[in-house]
Amino acid sequence: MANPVKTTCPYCGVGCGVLATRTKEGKIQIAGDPEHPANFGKLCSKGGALAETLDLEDRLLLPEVSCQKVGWSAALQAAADGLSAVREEHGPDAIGFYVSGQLLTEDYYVANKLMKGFIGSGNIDTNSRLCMSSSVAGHKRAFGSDTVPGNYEDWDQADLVVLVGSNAAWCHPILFQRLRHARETRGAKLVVIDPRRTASCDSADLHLALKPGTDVRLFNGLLAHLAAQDCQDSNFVARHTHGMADALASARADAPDIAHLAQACGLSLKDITAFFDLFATTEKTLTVYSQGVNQSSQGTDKVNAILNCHLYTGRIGRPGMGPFSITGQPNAMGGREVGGLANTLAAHMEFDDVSRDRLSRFWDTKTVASAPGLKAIDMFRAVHEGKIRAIWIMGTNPAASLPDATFVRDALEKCDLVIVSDVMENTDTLKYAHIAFPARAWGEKDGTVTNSERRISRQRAFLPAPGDARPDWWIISQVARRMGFAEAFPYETPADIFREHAALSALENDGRRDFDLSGLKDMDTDSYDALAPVQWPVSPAHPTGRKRLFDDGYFFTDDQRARLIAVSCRPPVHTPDKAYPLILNSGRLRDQWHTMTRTGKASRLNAHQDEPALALHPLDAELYDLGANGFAKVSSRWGTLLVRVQITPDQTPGQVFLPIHWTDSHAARAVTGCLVNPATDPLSGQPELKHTPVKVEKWNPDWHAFLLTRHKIMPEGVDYWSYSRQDSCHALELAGQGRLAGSDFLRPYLDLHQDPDTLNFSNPLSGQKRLALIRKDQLALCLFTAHKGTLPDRNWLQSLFSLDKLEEKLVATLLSGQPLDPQAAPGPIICACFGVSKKEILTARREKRALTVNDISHLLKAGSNCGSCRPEIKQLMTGS
Ligand SMILES: Nc1nc2c(c(=O)[nH]1)N[C@H]1C(S)=C(S)[C@@H](COP(=O)(O)OP(=O)(O)OC[C@H]3O[C@@H](n4cnc5c(=O)[nH]c(N)nc54)[C@H](O)[C@@H]3O)O[C@H]1N2
Ligand SMILES: Nc1nc2c(c(=O)[nH]1)N[C@H]1C(S)=C(S)[C@@H](COP(=O)(O)OP(=O)(O)OC[C@H]3O[C@@H](n4cnc5c(=O)[nH]c(N)nc54)[C@H](O)[C@@H]3O)O[C@H]1N2
Ligand code: SF4
Ligand SMILES: [Mo]
Repeated sequence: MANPVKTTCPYCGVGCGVLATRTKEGKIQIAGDPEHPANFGKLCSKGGALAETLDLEDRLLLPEVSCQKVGWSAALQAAADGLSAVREEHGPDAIGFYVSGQLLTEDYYVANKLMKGFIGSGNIDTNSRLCMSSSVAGHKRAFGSDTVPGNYEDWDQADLVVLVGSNAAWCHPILFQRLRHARETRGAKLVVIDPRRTASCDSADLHLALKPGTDVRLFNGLLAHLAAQDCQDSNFVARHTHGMADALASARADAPDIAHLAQACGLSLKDITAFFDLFATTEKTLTVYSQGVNQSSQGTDKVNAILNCHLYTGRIGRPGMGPFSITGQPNAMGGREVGGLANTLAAHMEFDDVSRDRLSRFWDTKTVASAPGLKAIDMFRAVHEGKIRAIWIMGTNPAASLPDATFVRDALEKCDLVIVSDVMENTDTLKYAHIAFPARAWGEKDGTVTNSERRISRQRAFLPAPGDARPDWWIISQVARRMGFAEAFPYETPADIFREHAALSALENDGRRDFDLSGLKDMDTDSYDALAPVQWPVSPAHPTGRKRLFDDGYFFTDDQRARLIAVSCRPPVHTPDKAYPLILNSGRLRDQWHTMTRTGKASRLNAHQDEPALALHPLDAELYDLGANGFAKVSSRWGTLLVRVQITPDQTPGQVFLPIHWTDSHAARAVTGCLVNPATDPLSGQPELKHTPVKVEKWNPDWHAFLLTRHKIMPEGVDYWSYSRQDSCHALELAGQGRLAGSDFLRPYLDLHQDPDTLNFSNPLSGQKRLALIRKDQLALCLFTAHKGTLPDRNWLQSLFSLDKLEEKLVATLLSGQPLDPQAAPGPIICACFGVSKKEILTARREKRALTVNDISHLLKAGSNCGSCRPEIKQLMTGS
């Protein structure tokens, strides 16, 4: 095996190239690939911490049927028999596959082929429904195809970048760095459109904190303004588009004048005018949008409102300009290419007769699905209603990540056959599995992914496969063979699958279908193994890939013209009322990936925020009598959670924010999906994940505590708990109502005071109890509890678990919770890439006279890698 192995990061859609090097000691080191055009050697905190997530703790390593470990053959046969029986008895539509933008293209291709080609139903949908489907629907309406026209160089070259509903500083950090560079070196302007102030706003020239859900109106107002300012590219509009007059009429009706518009969007006249003027006067404008646009009941209209402005000005397909839907998952694009969405067929084909006939011939099957299948939310409804009787979930955790997650759990509970393929054994979804398939994880498997700029890159294995784990494509093919479709699933390697996928994209493609890999269909396996990152289409006309589409004014509609679409603003489906007066927004934190099954393993990624917390404005905190670091019960019509309180002026009064990362493996009651409403966009089926009416109430525990242990312990029956893995120990934050001594979970630990190896302290006045168990000179456990007041900082105590031998003076001070020399306490980590703490930064500011973020980067390296901690360093420097 080559050393280092070139591969691709398994997290976000930036798709950074990674070098995995095996050291002489057999350890894996991860670095950015300097040759990869997505990142040129850089990695963000999550990518940089990949080596720390490769251990086998909590991995699912053996197949299971009814919670019994079994061999592959038994598990595969059970799945095949179960699916075949449901198909025979209830028909193909009684089966559903719910898959993921984190599968590799080869896995995805085979899953789609099995469902749409051989089981014969359209019922395969993907978590990309929650992520990109509004963009897909918007692209198709405007371009006739699901095409992202531009590439990352446009981010370097634009003079104005508008980030709409995107917190790229945290979610696409390496691309955001390019923006920051363009701003610092060339004076490019950045406008952020987001109801809350995010880390991305820190580098922005203008932040429009618009009223949630008013994007369509804002962009309609912009279109009307562009018309008033004579910004139309008349030649482009006349030759290459349709629908301008209707779209403009609709825009004008929606936003008759700027004063009303400002009021409707909750913005100042000054800010709106500044934005419109910048947009009108800057030719090289790039509009980047993400979940604040897509995850809405009017997501598709939001997308088209943005596309309209670019089509009207002809700013598309040329360097430094265009609309740019930035993808979330590493292979969100690959999934779209193979037909992972229920409403498309493979290779960007639709459910028309010609395409179905083409597929039938190519796959040599008579059972190509005749109609689109159920989209994610409807699929789980059908499971709940018993219409779908068998569901196979691969590479996604819907029991946590779908809206109305309690309903989803009920549906899975009722379902006759739930098959789950995952790499971890403790996900919320796996609890419902009748059959569990252990999949090979990143670093153990081979295939391709497509990033946000249409660039196909290889993921390559550099680790031996652990246990009995197998690649997803293999598992699906084996089940297909056992269902009687052996001839259609003969694959031995991912290269076999990729060639077929490329050949299908080329079949009868006379340039009328955007997705074309004809240039790769005859690749031999060695060339596939050596494949360098390349942007599709790869065809005779573009043998080395294509940087931009639509540069020739050719779109993929019947008449080859793009469409401007008439849209008008609608309110969200569920709006706040007396009972639920606040708007719940939800999204991502800097250092965690979704349901934390992997990033949760890396202690330095847990340092940034290690508990689930509700962010809200100080005025709301006052209104609801919530104190910083206290607790809040958050309820919606769909559920109730218990989380910490985080007070911040970054939120607008009336709006609260929850991260999406905590599951039942990490906290007692903090699955954001359990609160979120299941309303969807009527065109795309994408759920409205950013807008749910909620109420918050103060929750007063009678006691709170933390428990640090060398071995992992999971609590039961405690009102509030939150788990995080730390460097050398496992940390639990706990709180409860009633008597502390009455906690069944804590009692055995409290009883440890009788153990001779235990240090003890208690203060009956404050109700504090502290104890530490020392075994063989090492700290084995410590428990600090209090009825009121605060508990000491955990960082120093956590650091003591790494010591082989606790010196006596440490033992003497341990229960005080802080070192004799307070300077020795590390404090929270700010820069996850280099492990630089808040304390070190403040010391450098004080003692080394560091004045700026760059000074800190120079002295301590903090902020010099992915840069996503720079806003926090800046705050420390300014003391704000
Ligand atoms: N660190 C980290 N990075 C990730 C991921 C992760 O889990 N962690 N996941 C990846 C995935 S799959 C995805 S999809 C992307 C998502 O990347 P982003 O879309 O950038 O992230 P989110 O935090 O979901 O939401 C973006 C913003 O939308 C705003 N928003 C809410 N309502 C509205 C509205 O009505 N209008 C506008 N204009 N904005 C609104 C929110 O306040 C939020 O700041 O991130 C990817 N990158
Ligand atoms: N409220 C709210 N909800 C949201 C969002 C939001 O902003 N707000 N965002 C939505 C979006 S955009 C997304 S993308 C989803 C993400 O939500 P999910 O897809 O549910 O989240 P992940 O934790 O990424 O789940 C991936 C699962 O696949 C497993 N896995 C990893 N690698 C492999 C592999 O190679 N093979 C297999 N078989 N399994 C593997 C992981 O262990 C994990 O269990 O959440 C959505 N839900
Ligand atoms: S930006 Fe970070 S998470 Fe995204 S691909 Fe690059 S290294 Fe991975
Ligand atoms: Mo996503």
